[in-house]
Amino acid sequence: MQGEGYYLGLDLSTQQLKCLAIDGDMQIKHTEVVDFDRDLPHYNTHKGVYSHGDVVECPVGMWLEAIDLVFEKYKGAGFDLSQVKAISGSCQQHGSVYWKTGAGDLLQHLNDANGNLVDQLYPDGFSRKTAPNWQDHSTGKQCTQIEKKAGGPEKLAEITGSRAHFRFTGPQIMKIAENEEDNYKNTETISLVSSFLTSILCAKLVPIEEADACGMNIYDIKAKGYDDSLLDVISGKFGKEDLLKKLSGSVTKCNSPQLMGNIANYFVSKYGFDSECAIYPFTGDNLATICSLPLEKNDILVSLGTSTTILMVTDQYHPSPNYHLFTHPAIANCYMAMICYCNGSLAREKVRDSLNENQSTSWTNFDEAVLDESLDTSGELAVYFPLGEIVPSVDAITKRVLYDPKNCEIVKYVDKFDNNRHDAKIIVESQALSARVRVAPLLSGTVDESNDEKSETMVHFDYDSMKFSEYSSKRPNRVYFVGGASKNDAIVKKFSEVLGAKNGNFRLETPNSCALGGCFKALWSDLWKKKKIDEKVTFDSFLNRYFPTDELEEIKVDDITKKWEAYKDKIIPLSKLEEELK
Ligand code: ADP
Ligand code: XUL
Repeated sequence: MQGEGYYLGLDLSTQQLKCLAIDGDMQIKHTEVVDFDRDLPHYNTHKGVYSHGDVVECPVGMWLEAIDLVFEKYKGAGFDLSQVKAISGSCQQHGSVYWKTGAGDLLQHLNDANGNLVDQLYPDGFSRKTAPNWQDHSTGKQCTQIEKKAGGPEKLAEITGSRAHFRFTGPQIMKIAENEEDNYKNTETISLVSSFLTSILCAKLVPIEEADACGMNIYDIKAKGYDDSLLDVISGKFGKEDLLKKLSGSVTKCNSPQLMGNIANYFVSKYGFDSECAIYPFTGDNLATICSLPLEKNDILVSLGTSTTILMVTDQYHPSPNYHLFTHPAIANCYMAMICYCNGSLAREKVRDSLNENQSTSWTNFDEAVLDESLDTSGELAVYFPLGEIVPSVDAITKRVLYDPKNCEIVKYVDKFDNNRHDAKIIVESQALSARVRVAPLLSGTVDESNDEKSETMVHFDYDSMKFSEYSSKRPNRVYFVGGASKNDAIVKKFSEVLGAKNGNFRLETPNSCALGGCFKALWSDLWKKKKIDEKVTFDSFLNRYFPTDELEEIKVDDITKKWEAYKDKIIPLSKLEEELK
């Protein structure tokens, strides 16, 4: 037993607000969900948002109603909220909420006798009724200007962890400053969705949390502060001092648990929370996901959904315009890398279909080919990008090559291999190999240059040119697989062989990962803050010790070292193939 009572994790995502309760043994005790379209139909959202052309946004009032509703559901279910010791959670990333001048006072005077949150705060507390959503793509002009000011995409990624993206908060704020002067002028404070929710629970305006701030294109990750020249370009004629003030001057740091306050009286009197219930900073949903597992540095989470997303804990600050780095939300001196591929499951499905008859969607033929050791794919390589790809950044293309394994030179392009079974094996190999070379610069540890005449050869991927040994000899600590295709043994085994984790490969089902990450952060933060655990017990060591391991299924991979070694021969040919795509 680690803690008494309950710990809540809220997850305000695009389509729903979920609230999960765990006990001190990390067991889930209760869940409630508010589905925006279904439970709050009077906002007329479609999948939680309003879309008009490139503009995608969410009504802030709907979120306020959802907060009351989720706690009403808890109360209605007879759950004793007075036993909740601490709350944290996660929210959709990049979205921004614009609090009107005077909102701080309104928040302070929240009172349950005056009705609910929406009546007391909305719309008077906000200079904009809506919050830009991460699916918005209306800020092309602002992105160009921000990258130009920084000195190019690489430079911006170096400072903020990412190149400019439509959805990132800096370009969104810049668009509002340009197009909605009155709204911008009337704004006292700008929150991310995560700091908005934290502010509501504490009934005071709190600064943006540092890890989530890395999704803004304004925050200098190494210098740990908002970047002066980016503030300048984003604020335009309103000036950088004014914008810095709107951003509360600084962020809430992530290097140790920060108590944001106790839960507001409004929630105490309305729902029966204990007035001592502690609120710890909320973060972004991807950041909370890595907090839902016992991940430490050099551990990788591979999400095999419609697209493939790789989340990784790293202590190497190695930014790239092709992916994102964020400060880690709970481990000091670590970062989270997020690598998003467009072509994941859908590309595999196309190959699967080519092996089946009668429009069968069975994976049996595909899986047999992937695991068929007698199917020789040495000297063969391909990329299958039916959609334009982010990593590497290229238009839609499928290309198959034969290469010479001795000198790694591409010999010729072919329209087909011997048969479609080769495609099944090679698509999984090449997807996994692409991930292996992208995570390599983010892995710490020694580079082994022995026994390989190629180790000094310079190899190029994306924006990097590094020695072959950098790509070939580093191994992750552990790999965790989640998402729809992680059910597939063949895919998961092949990814495991190519990535070559030193300390195991695991699979788990994670329907609640964002909210659960919030629960775990609330539990650890509260025990740490109340000195019930030693302050040397870091978040990762805490989870590694107490995480309920029955949730994890270990994937057995025979001869993993030998198989991982063998795949290094495809690294240089892949680099050459990718060069040809540009
Ligand atoms: P999303 O990312 O949209 O939330 P999921 O995580 O549910 O999606 O993953 C959906 C994908 O999982 C589908 O595109 C499908 O190809 C893939 N998938 C589901 N089951 C299997 C399986 N047994 N083998 C391979 N792929 C699978
Ligand atoms: C991440 C992103 C999405 C949202 C979804 O950069 O835009 O994953 O966080 O909620």
